[in-house]
Amino acid sequence: MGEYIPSPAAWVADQVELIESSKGTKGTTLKDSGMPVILVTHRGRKTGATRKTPLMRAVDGKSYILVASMGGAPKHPVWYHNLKADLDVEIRDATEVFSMRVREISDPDEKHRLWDLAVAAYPPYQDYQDKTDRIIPVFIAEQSSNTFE
Ligand code: F42
Repeated sequence: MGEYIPSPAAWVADQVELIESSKGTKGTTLKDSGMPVILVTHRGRKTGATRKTPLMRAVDGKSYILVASMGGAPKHPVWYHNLKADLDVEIRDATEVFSMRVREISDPDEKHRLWDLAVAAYPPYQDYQDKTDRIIPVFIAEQSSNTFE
C-alpha cells in the first residue's frame, strides 16, 4: 500500500496515532464512553494511499462487523467507497492484527442479524439509522490470515 495519509479530522488522526504508537495498548476505546474501537487499515481508491479508520468493535465470532454510520451523516463515509474498490484490509483489535477481506452485506436476513449484533455492541448505531434517510451499509470482515504481536 502507498504512504499513510492521516484523516483530516484531528480527533480521528489523534486516536489512530495513539493506537498505532502504543501497538494497541492505548486509545482503543471511544472517548468518554469506554466502548471498544478497532482500527481498519485500507487503501484510498484514488490516491492508493494507506488510510486508517477507527470503527466501533462489533463482532460475529471471529469476524468483524463494519458499520458505515459516520454518526448518521447524509452521505456514506469515504472509507465505504474505498472498501468497495479494494476488499483487502488489515484490522487491529487491541494488540492483535489480522489480514481480512470485506464483503458488503446485501442479503436482508444476514443484514438484519448483523445489524442487531452491531447495535447490541454500540446502541447509538440505531439512533444514527433513525436520523438519516440513507440505509447505513454494513460490511463483514473475514479472516484470511493472522499475526499476533
Ligand atoms: N465511523 C463510522 O462510520 N462508524 C463507526 O463505527 C465509527 C467509530 C469511530 C470510533 C472512533 C473514532 O475515532 C472514529 C469513529 N468513526 C466511525 C469515524 C471514522 O473513523 C471516520 O472518520 C468517519 O467514518 C469518516 O470517514 P471518511 O472516510 O469519510 O473520513 C473523512 C473525514 C476523510 O478521511 N476524508 C479524507 C479527505 O482527505 O477528505 C479522504 C480520505 C480518502 O480515503 N480519500 C480517498 C483516497 O483515494 O485516498 C479518495 C476517495 C474518494 O472517493 O474521493
